[in-house]
Amino acid sequence: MKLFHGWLSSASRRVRLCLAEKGIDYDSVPVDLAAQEQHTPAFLAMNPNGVVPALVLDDGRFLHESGTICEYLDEIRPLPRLRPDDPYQRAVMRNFVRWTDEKALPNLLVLNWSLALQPVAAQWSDATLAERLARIPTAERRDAWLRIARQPYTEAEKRRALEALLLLLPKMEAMLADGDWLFGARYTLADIAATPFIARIAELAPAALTSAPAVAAWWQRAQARPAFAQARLERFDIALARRGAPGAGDQ
Ligand SMILES: N[C@@H](CCC(=O)N[C@@H](CS)C(=O)NCC(=O)O)C(=O)O
Repeated sequence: MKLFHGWLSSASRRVRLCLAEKGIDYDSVPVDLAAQEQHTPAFLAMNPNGVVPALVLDDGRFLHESGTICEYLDEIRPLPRLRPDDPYQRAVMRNFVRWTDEKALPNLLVLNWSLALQPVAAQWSDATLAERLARIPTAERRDAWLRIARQPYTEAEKRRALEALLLLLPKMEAMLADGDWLFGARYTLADIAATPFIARIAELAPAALTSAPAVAAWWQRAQARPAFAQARLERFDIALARRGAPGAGDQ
């Protein structure tokens, strides 16, 4: 398999975590998000939404959406099992993953893009910007790129985004009442889905994490898994500095 991904992208990190948990070898193809490689015709053929990750299967077919990719991987490589056995619990797990997609990711976007993409996009001329916006397939991301290039998120917007992201903590705190992982004794795709967000919360608001003791303990366990090191969830600031940001690219 071949994974097109961003090193700092939360959705990509999920898939790297899942591939590592499954022990699946793959070719890694980093996509430069600041250079908008995700909007090229070749990439759009793999993922019409123009976002990372995209997985190319051994038979040449493509798959996008991190949650869907992880479920697919759990089906084709059943061990170790990464979903609850009970269908109801599996459905609840999917709703949790969907919640992170809909509520956590858009808020993290505001924070991460301000750091990684805004310094680059602000430099583009009006003509370059217009040409780049025209290649973006969804109105939602066209708006986000326009914002980041010409009307950076305000401090108040960033504060609100962080507050909204932190709503993940009480949600997970309640789920962890029943065991070490979000769905009890088994590590699942829910834990994988949450990991990139908690990694960023640990960097952006460490005090908030400390005041959610069950999540803080979960975070220690999550980082101790061998797959965590293999998936390379590097600290955002260190990764940006090392790559000579601005321009390092990923969300
Ligand atoms: N729901 C999608 C979200 C993917 C997504 O938003 N990817 C971001 C990085 S985390 C991206 O490619 N951003 C670049 C862009 O929007 O141009 C998934 O889970 O795969």
